[in-house]
Amino acid sequence: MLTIGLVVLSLVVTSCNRDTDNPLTPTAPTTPNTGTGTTTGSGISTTIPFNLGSVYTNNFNRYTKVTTPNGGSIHIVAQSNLTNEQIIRCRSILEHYLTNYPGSQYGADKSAVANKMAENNAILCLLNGQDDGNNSVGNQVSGQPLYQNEIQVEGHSWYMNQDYTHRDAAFEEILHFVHDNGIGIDGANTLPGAAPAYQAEIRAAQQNALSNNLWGIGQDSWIQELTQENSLSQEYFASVVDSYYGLWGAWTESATHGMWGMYVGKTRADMQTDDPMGYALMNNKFFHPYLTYNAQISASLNGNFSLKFDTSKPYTHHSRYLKDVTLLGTNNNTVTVNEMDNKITGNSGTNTVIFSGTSTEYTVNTANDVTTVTDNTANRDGVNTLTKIEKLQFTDTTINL
Ligand SMILES: [Ca+2]
Ligand SMILES: [Ca+2]
Repeated sequence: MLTIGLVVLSLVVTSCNRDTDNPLTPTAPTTPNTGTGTTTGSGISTTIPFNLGSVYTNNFNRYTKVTTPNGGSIHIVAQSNLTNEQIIRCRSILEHYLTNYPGSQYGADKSAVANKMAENNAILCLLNGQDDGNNSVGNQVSGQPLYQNEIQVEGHSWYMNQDYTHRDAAFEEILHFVHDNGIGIDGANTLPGAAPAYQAEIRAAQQNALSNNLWGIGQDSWIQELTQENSLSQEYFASVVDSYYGLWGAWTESATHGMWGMYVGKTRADMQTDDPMGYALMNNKFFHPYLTYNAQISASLNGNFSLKFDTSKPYTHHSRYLKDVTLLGTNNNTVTVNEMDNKITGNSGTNTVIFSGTSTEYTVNTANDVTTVTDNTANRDGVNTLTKIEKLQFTDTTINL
């Protein structure tokens, strides 16, 4: 990634009800150059800050950012065909990667990594179409590219069907964004990073995987290219992170491998036996075991969204790692909880939350329009906090709130 000249002007930080352990605040972007942009409640502006440069102001029509602990900005720009749902989803993944993970070896305080991204003028570029060379803007931007056709949104048909022709590349590309600009890469052609000890472990796991044919399987010419450009560790780590968060569990072309077949770990469970060094990179090091963002479930969903792993619903290989969700739109959707302490927010429709046991096995309390449903059976549904939910479905009965 190249850097561009950028002066971060004064920023106004607005609180958006973030988790208190998150050093990052998604802010309605300030527009130091002009007052003409409109900012929605989602923190997306229609003005691109002029100081990003003309390639950005001419080719992108929406902007959002993550504000770092030192007051800097990690920029996200989007072209015309991106939906706001996609933009928010990408920002959420970035926030997830940068959310402090208390007690972990390298992630207890991610301030330095986030600050380094701002210092490196990191820009995430959400581009129209796909990575096929037809979008000329892709060659003009210096930031991290991510294409519209490879960004799934929870609840949208691409996600619900786990459509690999619209494979969800957001986790991979935003990981590269954080890795290149924040964690830092050892060796040539790199930006200064803030977590060299973690990168040393990533490098060691990559070298082990390559020499033992755990990764890069059948990709010899590509591996040569990556070696020349010093991007082996980034691409290996993306395979690790993708499989860890369940992105390849639904892929039917291999029963055993992830990342288009080039990685031995298909699921989190596989990784522990097939690539223990890769699994160790995810085990209490930097990244949370679950997805920390509150997933905005696409308004296009009409039916059930399950957080609970269910082999009959392949997308649950991935959704099982979500904890908190918010239903958008007006459909009378339902949500099935998982073993974590879920926060479920309904929409304007009549929404049902689905539990695993009988009604007598739970304690239900409602106060100030918030209902808490506690499973009295250990290690099953946990403590669930519900807002704008109208019904509770148990295995024996459904209760109206
Ligand atoms: Ca739960
Ligand atoms: Ca509702």
